[in-house]
Amino acid sequence: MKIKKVTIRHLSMQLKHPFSTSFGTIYNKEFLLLEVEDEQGTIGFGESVAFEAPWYTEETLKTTWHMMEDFLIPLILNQEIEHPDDTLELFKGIRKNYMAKSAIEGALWDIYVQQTNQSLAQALGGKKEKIEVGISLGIQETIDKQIEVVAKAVKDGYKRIKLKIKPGWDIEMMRVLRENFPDVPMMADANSAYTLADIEKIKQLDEFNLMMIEQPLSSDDIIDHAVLQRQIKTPICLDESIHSLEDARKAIELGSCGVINIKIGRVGGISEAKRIHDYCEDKGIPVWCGGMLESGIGRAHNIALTALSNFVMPGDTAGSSHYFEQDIITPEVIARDGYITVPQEVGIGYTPNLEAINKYTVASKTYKCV
Ligand code: OSB
Ligand code: MG
Repeated sequence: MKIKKVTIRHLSMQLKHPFSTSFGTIYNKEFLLLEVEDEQGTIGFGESVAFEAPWYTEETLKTTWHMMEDFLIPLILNQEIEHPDDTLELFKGIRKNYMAKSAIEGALWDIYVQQTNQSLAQALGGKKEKIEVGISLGIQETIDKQIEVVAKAVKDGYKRIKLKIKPGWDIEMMRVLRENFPDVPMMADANSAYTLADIEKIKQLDEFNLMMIEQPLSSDDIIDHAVLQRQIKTPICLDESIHSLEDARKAIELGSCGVINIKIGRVGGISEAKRIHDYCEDKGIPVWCGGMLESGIGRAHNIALTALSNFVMPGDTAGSSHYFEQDIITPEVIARDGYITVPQEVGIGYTPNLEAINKYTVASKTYKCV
């Protein structure tokens, strides 16, 4: 494929439920949507999962726009690209900036699968017909409210419940939740809210029979996580610390985790996500697909990726209606009894809804070959 035109749109979609983590609360999903067109007129969409503020990783909506406009888009315009797997190599002169790179790579995958007449899942080698889904619930104002939202998620059939924790909202909260839901598969995500100085407290989480504890320590650490993992029974799952296959290899060799959360945007794209998946499968490390409150475009990519065999734990890819009044794809993503059916049609399996996209767009800019 030869890319002729790229449009970046900034979309603002109100979240049905404000999402609170150890770092603060998100009310609106603000993100960049990419529309990429090649010389044959095939159009692919990609989503940048960077938020407005750099609380999760260092990238933001504006840094990803800057990286795409000034560095990445010039590298792909008019460039003959054989296969989306080649994108990271094309971008190798640019350090990090995984979410910016991933947004472009996702759109190239979309074009590639349309032109080769296959579904995205099929192109990746994903064989599952349906995937198991969990849900990530933000921190609530009271424990009663937390019980209420968990009860609804359990009733909706989600296969695993993830609770956000932070100092002061951890042991007591988990104890009450476990008492209320003794048999529900549950896990906790700290988004780096602790340090090794909190080790005695983290050890107490062992009594709640959690599937895993996600990213308890610093976002760029794998050393302290290895120390912690040796002292707790509950498997550690790394999220923020893993940006590449190399990061995954080092963390696994050090014993820093027992599980890895794979997010396409955090690792620079679908190709690298698949490489990490394959490596973990080989090493006997289970993986699952994380979420970034994606719109339907990013969600469709997550679903296709999750069709791969070593995604053996439910991911954070809940249905569209959990997040938004209206999603930007048709049909919307539907989770039924804790499963999402993997689309088998050519492409990403969902059609971008241009009317909805326009409705949510607050800014846009188009880049063409000169
Ligand atoms: O740490 O997994 C996380 C959302 C935004 C940023 C980071 C995280 C999350 C979630 C929500 O946990 C996952 C989702 O529902 O998309
Ligand atoms: Mg996380």
